[in-house]
Amino acid sequence: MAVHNHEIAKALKKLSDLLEIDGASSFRVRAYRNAAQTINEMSQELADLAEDGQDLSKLPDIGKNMADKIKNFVQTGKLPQLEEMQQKIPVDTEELLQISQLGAKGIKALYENLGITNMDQLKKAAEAGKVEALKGFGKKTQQKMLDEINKISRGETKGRFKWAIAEQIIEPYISYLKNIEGVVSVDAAGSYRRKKETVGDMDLLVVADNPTEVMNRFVSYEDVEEVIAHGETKSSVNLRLGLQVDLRVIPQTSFGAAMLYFTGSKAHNVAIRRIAQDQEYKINEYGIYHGESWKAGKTEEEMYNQIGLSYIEPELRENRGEVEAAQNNTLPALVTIQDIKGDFQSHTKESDGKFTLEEMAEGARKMGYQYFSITDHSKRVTMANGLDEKRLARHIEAVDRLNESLQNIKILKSVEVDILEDGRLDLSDDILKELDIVVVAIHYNMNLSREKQTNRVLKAMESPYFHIMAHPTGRMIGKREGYELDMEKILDAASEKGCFMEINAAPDRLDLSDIYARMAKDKGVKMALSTDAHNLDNLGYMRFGINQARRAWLEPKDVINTYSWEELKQMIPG
Ligand code: DGT
Ligand code: CA
Ligand code: CA
Ligand code: ZN
Repeated sequence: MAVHNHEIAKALKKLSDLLEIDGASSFRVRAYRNAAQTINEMSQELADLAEDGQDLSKLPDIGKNMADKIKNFVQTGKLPQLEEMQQKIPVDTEELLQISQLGAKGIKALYENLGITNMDQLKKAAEAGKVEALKGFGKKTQQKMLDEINKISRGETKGRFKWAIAEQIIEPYISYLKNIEGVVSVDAAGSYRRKKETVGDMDLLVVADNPTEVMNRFVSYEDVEEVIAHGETKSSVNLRLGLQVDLRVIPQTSFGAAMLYFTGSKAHNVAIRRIAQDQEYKINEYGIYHGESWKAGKTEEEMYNQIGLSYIEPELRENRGEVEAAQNNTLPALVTIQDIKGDFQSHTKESDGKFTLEEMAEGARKMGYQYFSITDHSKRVTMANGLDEKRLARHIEAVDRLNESLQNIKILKSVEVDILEDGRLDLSDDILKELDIVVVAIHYNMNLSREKQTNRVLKAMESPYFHIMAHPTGRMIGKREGYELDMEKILDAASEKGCFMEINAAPDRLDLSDIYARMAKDKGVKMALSTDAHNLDNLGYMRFGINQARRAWLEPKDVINTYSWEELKQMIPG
């Protein structure tokens, strides 16, 4: 049974959390945490590499010792250190760390003083007012934690998978199904096909000559933990990692109708059905009917056309105006990955990245980009060894030198400069003016009131060097909500100043959201897609940003990465 990367990463992350609670040296804690992160972001399966006899210690953040542990884990499915630590500290860190007020110290205090090991126990203790008495907690924190626990238990984040994780889980399953003899096609529908930020469960549609065989093989896939249903045309399973997968076998003649129906969203389906009814058509997962007579169903396009609509891309199917636009032939021509000419945020070893300037530049060149921004952190971000004016000046020289030797790509001189609490930027204008483009961001004082936080950003925006606002809301999907911000006000100001908003393409950020990015477009604010790459693999995040941009109705003209550097230079404010 192959152990997947996310399982290894999860185990190492868990071990790092437990070690931290146990008071291990921060060096050890970080070693496991960094290894977990590296593995999470790898595109190749470690199990395959290990089987190939490759040296895992060549990977960034993975030393000889770690490599041995991973190899053992891949071979035996066991990480003895983790089992030991779990015996010692039987705390569900994964569950408790979802609560943003809690870190290792807090969890340790809860465990040692109140014996709390999971969220349920924490909820009861907080409701009984036992938590506020602990050092470092207090009444306010207790209430905040309760609010968040209630939100989590309402299912707002729990049990949903980030899109990129869902992809890692489902694509091998799809390939496995495609390899079954007699299978004509396997396609994912549902929220996964609509490229939602998170996916609740997976909906697969199969056309096959031998449905019985397909169903048997579907439920006997190696990662299946539980078979929920095993039928002739529909089966459902739960995978070991907790993702539910529904599979339906459908007739080829109804392929389009089934794809349309099971792609959803429900709200889109309802809107489509209403349009059909107005024309005395009936629509279901088998086709479009007029009375008893079947009119269409083989492709989605003919389904849409039959009721007078042009084809609607899955990312738009949320009943947010796409049906009307399809009637009027005013649907956007959505941006694609092929339109992208560069990337506006990345880090090197100078701050918290893993590779050198030269290595990152080479990675970007391999992506086929025309330009690429290196944006190390500024000095306020001490944890990431942020750059002061002097180091940034040296970086500028290094980029100039590098550009002389590089062909086909221009490295943009840039920085990710922090917005200080009072709205000033963390670096002086004297140095910022030497840069090609400036990315600004908030990493501290995230808990200001809505008014203060909004004013802080508006103040920063008065700088002529406020070009791109990075991860504008600061949210982390499933982990932390963003800063309190009046986004409408900020977008109005951005529109007036002509500065840009980022769609951070990292799968746990995707910030701005589709809703805000669309609001930005409607206000005439252009967006920058950025991977925020901290290593070479992360450069591949761009496609997640594209998913988000498409869900926001963005066309090439709305996205600054689609312009040549010559064009873009003219568009930068200040
Ligand atoms: P998820 O799984 O929560 O991320 O979201 P979806 O959109 O994948 O929803 P899911 O898995 O419940 O259903 C897949 C699609 O099937 C959904 O988007 C539309 C269609 N569908 C499911 N149930 C209904 C229903 O009761 N009425 C209609 N019109 N469509 C439905
Ligand atoms: Ca689904
Ligand atoms: Ca489903
Ligand atoms: Zn940042």
